Formats: sequence, structure tokens, C-alpha cells
Amino acid sequence: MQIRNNDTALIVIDVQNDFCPGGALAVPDGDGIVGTANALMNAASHPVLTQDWHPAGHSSFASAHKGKEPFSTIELSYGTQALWPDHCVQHTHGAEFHPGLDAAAARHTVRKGFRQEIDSYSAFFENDRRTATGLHDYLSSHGIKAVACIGLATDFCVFYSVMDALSLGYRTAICEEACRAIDLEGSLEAARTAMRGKGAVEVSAAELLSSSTA
Ligand code: VGL
Ligand code: ZN
Repeated sequence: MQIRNNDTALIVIDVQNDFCPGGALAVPDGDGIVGTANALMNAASHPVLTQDWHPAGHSSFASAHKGKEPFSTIELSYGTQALWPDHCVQHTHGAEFHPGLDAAAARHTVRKGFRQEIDSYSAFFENDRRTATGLHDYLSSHGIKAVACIGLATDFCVFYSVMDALSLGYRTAICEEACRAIDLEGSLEAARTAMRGKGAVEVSAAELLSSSTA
């Protein structure tokens, strides 16, 4: 897969301050992908960003549920939801893209998780698995047939985005050197197995950047 191709989009997932060291839900070495993400975005014909964008008191925050701790789970109307520290609250520093990310290189930004009662890991569908974010319509209207996913975190938002992209019929690649994981109770291995099993291919940044016909 090559991101210079007109029918291919690069989806850069949640490279935001709160997911980087020092942030409220820091992913280990989350900021270690910024340089590669910039190189890929600047080469891509269709770079798209996603931004986790929660209202204060969001239902995915442990603090919104009496007696609940972060990294536990709760049953919401649509099923089991993991509970997180407050993070990516709209219009706060934590919700901003990492300052080193060349966000201006993006052609489109998708905000997700802004409905009080529904979390959204995937760039395509919220956690009720029904509510669309609008990204599929956007990509379809631009003739996109293939997507390469990078960003934070491998085993949550990247994972759900990859699985939905496959379900929607996109040729789908993940570039793990440009991803970092939370890895909660084996979630990284489980995510890898599920992504491979459904047909996602692992690609290097070098391959995504190449323009060979091989
Ligand atoms: C994410 C947990 C909560 C992510 C977002 O970007 O992977 N994880 N919100
Ligand atoms: Zn979130």
C-alpha cells in the first residue's frame, strides 16, 4: 500500500497531548510517533486526522460514575464500556494535537466521542456500533478504496478503526512503527490477532512512503 495513491487515505488517530507522556491518559512513548506521522502526512495524497473530543463529565470517564475507578468497566446502554481518567476534554490543552504534529498537513479532521452518552474509539462508528462519525461518507465521496492507519492507541482507537475499515470494505493496513499501545490486560496481542485475522496487513513506514510499482 502506498499513501501517495489517490485512492488511499492515511488515517492519523488521536495524536493528542492527553495520549502523550505527561497527559491524562498517557500512552508509553506516545509522542515517539510524531516524526513518522509528519513524514507520512506530508507524503499522503489524503491525510486525515481524528481527534478524541469529549464533553466534561463524559460517560467514558470513571469520574462520572460514583465509586468507579479508571481502568475498570461499566455496563452502558450499548454494552460494556471501559472507564478512563478524564481526558481529551473539548477545548482543553489535553485535547489539542501534539504541538509537534503537522496538523496543518491534514485535509480533514474527524472529531469523535462528543456525545455525552456514547464513547467512540473507532474513526468510523461510535461504541454503540451504529452511530456513524461521517468518515466513511467523506472517504467514499473522495473515491478512497484503501486506508493506512497509524496513531494512538494501537489496541483501542487504532484497533477499532482498522476493524471497522475492514468491515466497510477498505483495503486496510496498519503501520505499527507509527502506533503505540496502552496494553491493558493483554489487549495489544488480542488486537493484533483480531486485526490480522480479519485481513489487515502490517506495513512499514518505508513501504507506505515508497512510490514503486512493486
Ligand atoms: C482512546 C481510550 C479512550 C484512544 C481514546 O485514542 O485509543 N483510548 N479514549
Ligand atoms: Zn476517549
